[in-house]
Amino acid sequence: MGQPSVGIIMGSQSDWPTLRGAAETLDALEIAHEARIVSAHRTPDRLWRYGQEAAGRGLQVIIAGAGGAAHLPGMMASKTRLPVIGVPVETRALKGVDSLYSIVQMPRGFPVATMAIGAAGAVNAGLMAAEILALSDPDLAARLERWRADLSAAIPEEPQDE
Ligand code: RP5
Repeated sequence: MGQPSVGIIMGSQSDWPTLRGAAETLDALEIAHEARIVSAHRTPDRLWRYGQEAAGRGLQVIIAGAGGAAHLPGMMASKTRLPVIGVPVETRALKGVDSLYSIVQMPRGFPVATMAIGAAGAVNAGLMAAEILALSDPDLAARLERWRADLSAAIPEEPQDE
């Protein structure tokens, strides 16, 4: 699909089942992307290098997912001017409320666009990235309009028995 315009980063392999939802959404909209494990705590040098090089490599949006003490999205927002979309990964101990609070309460000056906890948040992160890119890409804007119309059309008017 060519040069990635979206970077999906996550704190651990264990975050991938959640963040895959973002990747699949970008795939559906034909948006080139890459996925990397970049941990704020376990691989801080990798985080720093990724943030340092992201804009220069042609990335336009970063989706960052992490769980627990989820510092990755915020630290990435500190290191790059690219928009960072944060996905709080659901945790076993605290159901992802810990992740949400870690990501959403950024200090003034370094925003992270924080999505819902878990799978819905990951899909919405892909869509939010698409909406940002569509501002300057009419073909993508048309694909996004179609995606949204298809979703609306797939919702039945009446509930069915299971
Ligand atoms: C965070 O710790 C990761 O983002 C992950 O959600 C959580 C647990 O990581 P693992 O112990 O499963 O590798 O840094």
